[in-house]
Amino acid sequence: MRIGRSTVMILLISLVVGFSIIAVFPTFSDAQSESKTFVTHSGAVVQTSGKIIDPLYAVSTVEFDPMEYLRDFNYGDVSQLSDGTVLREFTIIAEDDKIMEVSPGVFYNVWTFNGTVPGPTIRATEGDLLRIHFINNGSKEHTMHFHGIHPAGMDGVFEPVGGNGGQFVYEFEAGPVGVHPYHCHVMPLEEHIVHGLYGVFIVDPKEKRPPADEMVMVLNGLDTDFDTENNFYAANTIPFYYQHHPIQINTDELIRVYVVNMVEFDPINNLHLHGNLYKYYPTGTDLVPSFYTDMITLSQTERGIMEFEYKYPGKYLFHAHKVEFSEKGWVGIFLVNNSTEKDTVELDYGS
Ligand SMILES: [Cu+2]
Repeated sequence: MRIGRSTVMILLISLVVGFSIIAVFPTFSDAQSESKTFVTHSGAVVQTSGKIIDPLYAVSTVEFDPMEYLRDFNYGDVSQLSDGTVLREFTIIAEDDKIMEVSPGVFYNVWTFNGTVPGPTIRATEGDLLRIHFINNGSKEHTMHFHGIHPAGMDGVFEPVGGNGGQFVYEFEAGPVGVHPYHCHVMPLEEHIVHGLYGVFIVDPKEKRPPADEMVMVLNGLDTDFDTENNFYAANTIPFYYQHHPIQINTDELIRVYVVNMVEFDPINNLHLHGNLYKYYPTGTDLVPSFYTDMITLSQTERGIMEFEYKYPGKYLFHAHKVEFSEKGWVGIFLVNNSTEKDTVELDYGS
């Protein structure tokens, strides 16, 4: 039997189509196997690799400037009680539906106090009365748990505040002197913390510390694919931010950094400063430094105060000496300018 030209053509076309399907299919199936299904906190079902949550989450609803956060201290609304005690009132609103672009193209569902991660830096002087009007506009229960000294009923653990407008007033005396974290304490705690419900609480001594260029660094991690391992690390949430936007300081000027480690999942974090050493006050509770070092190690919620001055101008790195963390974003630069004239930084204690 003779094979006609048309039959040959059909055979050739079949072979080409067949090989094309074989060539394409593995790629397609690989892509499918990388994709996972997640149910978001709001109940939406999302198919994503987890690294980039799309297409549902394509617009950031959080405006956060790490440079602004760095030196932003919230002293509250200040008034005085009849016995002379300073009253500082704050309103803190929790939400759990915001989307933040944490790195270009990487969107993450953040849970926030007053709209950002970290929440506002709450600052008071030892002995002040703090009154915090807490409103939970989230969909889950949340609380505010402060590290420090306060009555049991103000601990934010056994008094969960319901979502959709639940309220609670935390009231306690500011103390002890130092730098402390505050965070949500609703279970599963790991989930509520890693999504961003934390911030810094500074208690100044009555006699004040010497004037300085002061800043806050919260060391944090982001688990953007929900596998209980961090994908990114940072000082103040945005990976590599202070590397691309160096923190400008001056020679011969006292720098004071309030540093708080809020990294979940990894048992320790650390901080190394280049070209210098710093005085270190663990938890900031003592006015005399405990160490003079270029390296501190911090477990979860461990914190302290660093003080240093740069003698020589130029660029100096600061970063986790746990190299994995620095390579995944926890690295920054101090750009030290030559100060011919030493400026005195006037501190506004809000009173
Ligand atoms: Cu919570």
